[in-house]
Amino acid sequence: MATRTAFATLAAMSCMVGATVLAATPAGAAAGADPSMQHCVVNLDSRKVTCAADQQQARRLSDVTPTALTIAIFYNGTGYTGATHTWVQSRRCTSGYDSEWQWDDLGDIGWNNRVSSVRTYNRCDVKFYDGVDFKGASSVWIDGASNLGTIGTGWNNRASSVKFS
Ligand SMILES: [Ca+2]
Ligand SMILES: [Ca+2]
Repeated sequence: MATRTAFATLAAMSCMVGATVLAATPAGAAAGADPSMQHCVVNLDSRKVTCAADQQQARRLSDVTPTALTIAIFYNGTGYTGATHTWVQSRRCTSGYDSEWQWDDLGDIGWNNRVSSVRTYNRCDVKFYDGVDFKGASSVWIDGASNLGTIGTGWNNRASSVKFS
């Protein structure tokens, strides 16, 4: 009887210790700083954004079809480094510059004044605007740049809206 009581008391103490440790665990980091969500894919046909730990996983989890085409990738760092934002849709760009797709406020997806290097694919180029809604200064049409600071009057961490053609 005495042995059983001692065991029960020890078990209760273990639970309390466990509970104390759990309560002392700090809350998780803010979602925006979560390194496992730094790579995003946007389907320009549906405007749905999907983020994950890497580009392949983001694409796999997204609603884009297997035949969908990447038209551009934004990088937070120069030299195609850091967080990425991949733009995907169902068609190649045409040969003319006629703004086939656009995004009027990059702040919607956490990319206001953030893109520092860019690659384009499938005959597409990008044109950046300093303001949202395609206002303010605009860049030339850009096929690709490892440092947007060297383009025109400087486009590092400056674009707030974008057109694709
Ligand atoms: Ca940047
Ligand atoms: Ca801007």
